[in-house]
Order: sequence, then C-alpha cells, then structure tokens
Amino acid sequence: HTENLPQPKSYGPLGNLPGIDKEKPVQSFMKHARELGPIYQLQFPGRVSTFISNARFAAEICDETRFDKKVGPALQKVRAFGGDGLFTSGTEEPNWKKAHNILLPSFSQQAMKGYHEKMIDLSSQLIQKWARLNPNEEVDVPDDMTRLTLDTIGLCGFNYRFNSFYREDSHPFIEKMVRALDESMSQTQRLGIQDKLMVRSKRQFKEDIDYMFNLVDQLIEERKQAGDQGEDDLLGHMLKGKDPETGEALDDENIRFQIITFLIAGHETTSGLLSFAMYYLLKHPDKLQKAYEEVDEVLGDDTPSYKQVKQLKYVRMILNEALRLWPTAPAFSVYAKEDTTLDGEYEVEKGDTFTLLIPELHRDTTVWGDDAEEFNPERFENPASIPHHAYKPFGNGQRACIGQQFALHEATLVLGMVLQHFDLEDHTDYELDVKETLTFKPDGLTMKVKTRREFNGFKPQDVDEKEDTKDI
Ligand code: FDE
Repeated sequence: HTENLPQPKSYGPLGNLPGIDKEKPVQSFMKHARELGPIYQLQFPGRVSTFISNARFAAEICDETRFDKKVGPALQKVRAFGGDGLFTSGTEEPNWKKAHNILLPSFSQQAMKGYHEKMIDLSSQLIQKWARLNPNEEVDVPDDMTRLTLDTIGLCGFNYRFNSFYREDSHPFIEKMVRALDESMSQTQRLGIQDKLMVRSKRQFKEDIDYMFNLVDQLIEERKQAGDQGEDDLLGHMLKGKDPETGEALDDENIRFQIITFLIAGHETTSGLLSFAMYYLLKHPDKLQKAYEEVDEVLGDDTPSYKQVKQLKYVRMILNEALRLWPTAPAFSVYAKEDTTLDGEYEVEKGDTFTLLIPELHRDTTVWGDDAEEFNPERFENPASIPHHAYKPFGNGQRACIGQQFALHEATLVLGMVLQHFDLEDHTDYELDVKETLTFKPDGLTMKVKTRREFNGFKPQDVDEKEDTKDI
C-alpha cells in the first residue's frame, strides 16, 4: 500500500522540509529518488507528496481513465494571477474545456505558419544584437533567450512588443511576474504561521498582481476599442472564438487569465530549452558540427521559411534531447479518480496524488539504456523507437502542453538561425548549475560568438514561400 512507501529521514513537525534545498527543490526530489527508488513519499507540514520516477509507474499515472491533473499546492498559489486559465484550472472547471476547445486551433501546426514571420522578426533582433558585439564581449545565454521568447509570445499572442532587446533590464511586467511566481513558490515552502508574518511580501504580491491585471486588461480594452478583433493572434482568436460544444465565448476575466498564463508558460520554459540546447552544443563539438552541416545545407544564406524550419531535423533532435535531460517544466501532478493500483503493486485510494519527476523518468535506464545520462540527439532519429510514456517533457494527454508546436517551431527556428550565423565558444569552461524558478535554466551560462556568416538583416520579403507552404 502507498502508506508504506520509502521516506527519507524526517524532522518532527517539519517532516522532510529541512532535507529540501529551498533554492533547488526539484533537484532535491531527484536526489531522493536516486536513493529511495521509483516511488517514495515526503512529509511536509500539513501534506504528503508521493513522487514517481520510472517509466513503469509513469505509464500507470498517465492513464487518463484513472488519473487526472491535480492543481497542487504550488499551482494553487499561482492561481492568484493565473486564475482559471488553462494551466491552473482543474479539468472539471467549465472554463478549462471551453478555453481548450477555443484555443486548440490557434496552436495547431497550421496556425504556426501565421506566427512564423513574427518569430523571424524577433530572432532577427537577437542575431543583429549578437552580430554587433565586440570580439571580447560575452553573451548571457538565458538572459537573451528570455528576451527573445517573451517578445515572441507577446507579439504572436497579442501583438504587443515588449521590445526586450531595446532595454537594459527586463520589461516591468516581467520583473513583477517573476517576483509573483517566486513569492507563490516560497509560500508553499513556508509554515502557516511563518507565512502569516510575511506582511510585506504579501503586499508586494498584491501590487505585482494588480500591475499585471491592469496591463493585460488595458490590452484587451484597446483591442476591443480598435474594433479589429480580427487580428490574427491569440487575443484575436480568444475574442472572436466560440466553443463548438457550448457555442459560448470566453469572458474578459478569463481572457485576462489566459494571457497571463501564456506569458508565464510560454517564455521561461522555451528560453530554458534554448539555453540547455546551447549548453549541450558547447560541450559536444561533434554534435555541433553535425548541426552546422544541416543548417548550411538546409538554410544556406536564406532567412528561414516555414518549410525550411520543418527540414531542420537534427536541430529538432538536439532540442528533444535537451528536453529529455533537463525538461524545463520538470514535474506535474495527478490524482486518482477512483480506487485503483499502480501496476498491481501498490494500492491507490481515490484522491491519492502523485507527482511525476520528469527528469528522473527521462533517465530511467530500463527504457533509455545505460547511457541515459549522455547527451545523444541520435536517440530521436526514429521517433517510433521512443517508448510510450517514457518521454513527457510536455506533460500528458488532454492536459498536455497546448504550446508544444509553438515552442518547438520557435526554438528550432531560433537555434537554426543562431547556428547559421555564429561560431559558439565556451570561453569560461562553464560548469552546469541548474537554477529553479517554476522552471529549470542553466544559471550563469555565458558564451562568446563569432560571425560565421554575415547577417543581411530582416527582410520579410525573403519569406516568400507563402504559396507553396499552404499545403504542408
Ligand atoms: C502545459 C504544459 C505542461 C503540463 C503541466 C501539467 O500537467 O501540470 C507541461 C509539462 C508543459 N506545458 C511543458 C512545456 C515545455 C515548454 C517548452 C512549453 N511547455 C512551452 C509552452 C509555450 C506555451 C505558450 C505553453 N507552453 C502553454 C501551456 C499551457 C497553456 C499549458 C496548460 C495546458 C492545459 O490545458 O492544461 C501548458 N503549456 Fe507548456
């Protein structure tokens, strides 16, 4: 029974809290998994968490007939600003299904063609910035990737330019969003009484949320005023769209929550992905060389077209492999809808909750082999060879990431353009240090870049394949 699961040494009323690194909780969970095995429990003040780390049990909890997404303690806190947006709502809440139905077409492969040029616009800003650096200047990789992915979701999402490449510091919205996310993570680690004493952080939390709501509400209002709800972006789709099941549209408050959700979900995850991919390329010159060869063959001197991005197969494999070793959204939770078992081995009661530690699942040697710790993009050569339920960087089933195609198209395009234009140098001999917020990123990763092909600037007319990409 799941009551008798392995558990590390615990400390009275604090339970296992003292054994968790506050700055790197998920990496602490990963460490415990290596000591305690594929299923174990942690005791926190007021709650228990059960962690799953192998493919056999992952397959069980990914069975949607028996398990459904749990909006756990951390996501509950994020609800203060994510509301009943897609990420933070329960599957049974009416707005989840409604928004899911309305938004699916906006994230389809077809829809990516509409975002492609906007993505090129912002990647060009990145390339331009790097091309103009002096030889001794270094690039702060996660920093510039976050600029890029934030600006991309802003422009494709609601035609707003954060213009992050034109600022020294991040946009005020980001500063506030990051602080609010940080506060909601900290709240889950404080004891009730501790938390009540944090008057100042609470006030700050409220101010930050008010700022976010104001900015987003204003955007919605302006779009309605302008009357051009036909704008081909997510906001346009949300204002126009009707749920085919109920015929209903989303209300303004829910649209606000969705926009905030896309900003949270869409920028740090994708920027972390790009940063880890660059980290691994810096450390694997042979894979880097192979990527250069593909990019030179597929892109040459062209501004990438939609079709060419699809042809960057090896670049895509690099991204898949980076997401295997460091899935930037590292965990998700489910609860049992009925009494059941885990593969007949553990009895599960209705309501029991499980958290899947994705990085550990992705290192399960029984499915990935003894070289599971190695960076080897060739694993993804044949997608059919990837075992079912052993690879979950985008979550599971109907609650999986709606932004998957968006994130992968964007990341492939950006990494492709970076490799097209630059030699990368690991000038500090960087040692991996994974920082945790809601997501993972390689902390303090810098590199130097040297131009290998002149950048000809952003020329939208280069993206001239609209006609023949129609029927892909
Ligand atoms: C979602 C998601 C997920 C699941 C979670 C849970 O279950 O809890 C995951 C794992 C993810 N996602 C991941 C990721 C990664 C990357 C790179 C990304 N992601 C990206 C992105 C972008 C965008 C825009 C997004 N993303 C979004 C999103 C959303 C909205 C969601 C929710 C869905 C539902 O319906 O639930 C997600 N995403 Fe992601």
